[in-house]
Amino acid sequence: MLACRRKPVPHTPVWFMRQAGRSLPEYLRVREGVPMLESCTRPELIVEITMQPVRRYAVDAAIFFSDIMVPLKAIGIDLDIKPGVGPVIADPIRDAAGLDALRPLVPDDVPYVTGAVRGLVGELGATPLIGFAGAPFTLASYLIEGGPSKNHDRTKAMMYGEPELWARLMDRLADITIAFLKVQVEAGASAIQLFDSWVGAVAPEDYAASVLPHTSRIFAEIEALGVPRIHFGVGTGELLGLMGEAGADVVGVDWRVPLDVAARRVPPGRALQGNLDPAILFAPWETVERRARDVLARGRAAEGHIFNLGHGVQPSTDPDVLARLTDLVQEASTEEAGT
Ligand code: 1CP
Repeated sequence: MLACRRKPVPHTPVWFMRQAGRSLPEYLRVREGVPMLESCTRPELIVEITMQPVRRYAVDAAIFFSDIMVPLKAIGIDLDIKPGVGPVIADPIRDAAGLDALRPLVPDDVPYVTGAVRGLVGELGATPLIGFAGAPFTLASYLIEGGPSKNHDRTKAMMYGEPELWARLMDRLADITIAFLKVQVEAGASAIQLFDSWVGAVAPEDYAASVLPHTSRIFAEIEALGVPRIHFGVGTGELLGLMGEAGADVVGVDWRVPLDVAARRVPPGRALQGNLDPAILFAPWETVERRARDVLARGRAAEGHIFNLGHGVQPSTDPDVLARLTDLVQEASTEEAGT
């Protein structure tokens, strides 16, 4: 929390995107026979899965176990998360009539989120819980394409060719995202992260015209809740300045842009989060250590730094490497703070 606010910290805080999940044998055990989306609606399972990496790694934050598609499922969109594929939408939204499927989200749609956040806050004690949601562009991509997409062609076709329909879709998604984040913060989450994972597909001018107004509205509405806001996307090197203007306190950076360079791209008054390449965890430990120390050193150029990977933990990652990395970051940055 201190790092988000760009205040002095005893050590550089560290957590990992997708720290819960398939890289952990204890996750695979509790998920056995339980479909992904169902696991996101069972508070006791959400609490257990969220706690698993906290117990194993002593990370400085927990991230709520859910998925960016959960609020859409909760308002009645017919979708599934297919193993090895990702989210799949039965009736993709491609015209004005399709927008009717997107009604506003109310807290009663997601009682399991409220229940699980409350349970977690009790169990976590001093460790902060990060709530999260998908940002409108990334959600729109799944809804329009009907599933995971490499180039987001139909999504961009609507953005370029039907700007009014696009704006109405983005508006509705922003409302749902705001409501979903509020539920988590009001139940006790101490920070939020807005994932715009696929927005790196958009050029800066289009981002400014067709995406930024909607993400800015989300951050503005969450501001009143008083919790730090983190904003992350993949392949967003050219967008970091604009993403920094959207209103988040922390800008997440993928592994493609060194943090000292990223620090010059975001406006003043922002902390950075990132950005070790998740694939480095497959290299020998000496390489992991050298690259992690480099991330820490470059992170000192930022006004605040939260250590993370540049994207989510890969399922085949060895949990012992993440444990060692957590210790390294906490110890190495303690030494630095003392010098
Ligand atoms: O059965 C399984 O275990 C399915 C794998 C899985 C998991 C563990 C999916 C399907 N979602 C999740 C959980 C999840 N999703 C978390 C958990 C908390 C943690 O970080 O520990 C989070 C934060 C998400 C968010 C999410 N879902 C994002 C944004 C983050 C990112 O990685 O960029 C996105 C894009 C999704 C969609 C999604 N859900 C699942 C998959 C495999 C995908 C990506 C599919 C694609 O490539 O488009």
